[in-house]
Amino acid sequence: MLRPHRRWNPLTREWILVSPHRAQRPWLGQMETVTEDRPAYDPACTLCPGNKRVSGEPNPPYADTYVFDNDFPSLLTPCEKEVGDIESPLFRSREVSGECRVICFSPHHDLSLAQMSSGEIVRVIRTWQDQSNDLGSRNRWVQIFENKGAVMGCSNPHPHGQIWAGDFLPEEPSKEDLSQREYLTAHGRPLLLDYATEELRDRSRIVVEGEHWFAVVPYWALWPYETLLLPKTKHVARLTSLPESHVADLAETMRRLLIRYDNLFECSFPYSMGWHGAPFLPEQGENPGAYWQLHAHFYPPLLRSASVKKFLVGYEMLGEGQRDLTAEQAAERLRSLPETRYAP
Ligand code: H2U
Ligand code: ZN
Repeated sequence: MLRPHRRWNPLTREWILVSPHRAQRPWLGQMETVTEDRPAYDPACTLCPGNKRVSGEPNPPYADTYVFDNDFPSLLTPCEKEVGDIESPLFRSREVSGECRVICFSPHHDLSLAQMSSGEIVRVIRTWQDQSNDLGSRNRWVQIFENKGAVMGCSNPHPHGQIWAGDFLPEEPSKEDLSQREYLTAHGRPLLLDYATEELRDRSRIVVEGEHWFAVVPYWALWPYETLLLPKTKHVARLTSLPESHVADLAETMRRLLIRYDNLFECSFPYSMGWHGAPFLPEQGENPGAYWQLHAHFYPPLLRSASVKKFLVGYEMLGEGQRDLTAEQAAERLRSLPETRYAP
């Protein structure tokens, strides 16, 4: 389809405008040399082993991953209600509680997930699982995410991610919860299992395929090189129910995806990524594990080079999201790249 059209995101129930005729322009991607000179240990980094954080507390001399409570948490643990909930047609509020943590993926200041071995990424996955187990025992939603790169507003290049866990279902998972629940009722199978089957048959949007997991530029992608990482054929509700046989394959599939990302513009590729799976502490009668399929979203902001970023402005703020490059073109470009990381 080369004429402008809209594509439907069945997870969030939103349309996006695709203008493929504009992407027929010749490829304007310029390559820039990006200097990535970072020491393996930075005495000024608040996340490096042995260093003091802003709170004054020192990090231990950790050897693989390290998790600590965020010194500036966005959610606070329960205490006495301060103002209570407000309920009126135009002014509504809910008091919420939760906890925030930071995960250092590696003691090495100069690495990123794309530069780590599969075995090292396995340890990150295990940490995500342990944290989900712990925080999910007392929080409804555990949002694991990584915000990478200065253009994403990430303050520190030390490889790290975050977890915000709370007693409420935030907006994005709320939409996905409703869509997946209704899809199971209507079609008898989890939405993302059916979607994976279709994508694996079509193949035009697949970027990386492992034994159990694969990465695809979703049909409805908004960000130029957005991808969805999901199981191929198995129903997996949460990180905590990830089959043991999937762990190494997930790590390797993720590593291959991230190397392609880095190779696209020969830079340490910025993105926001995060995990979505069935909410914890379901209420009586709810069974989110039946319709939720575990997946990760990768949202990279870059459009044409290491410094040209897509802005969600104008029509996109006031009308709806729009892209020029089609999902199929983006997938093809990512697929054509090598799986050995460029030498900076
Ligand atoms: P970002 O760069 O992705 O924002 O992550 C850094 C997080 O680490 C941020 O949430 C926390 C910040 O609050 N942090 C600490 O908790 N202690 C510190 O000493 C530095 C940063
Ligand atoms: Zn560091």
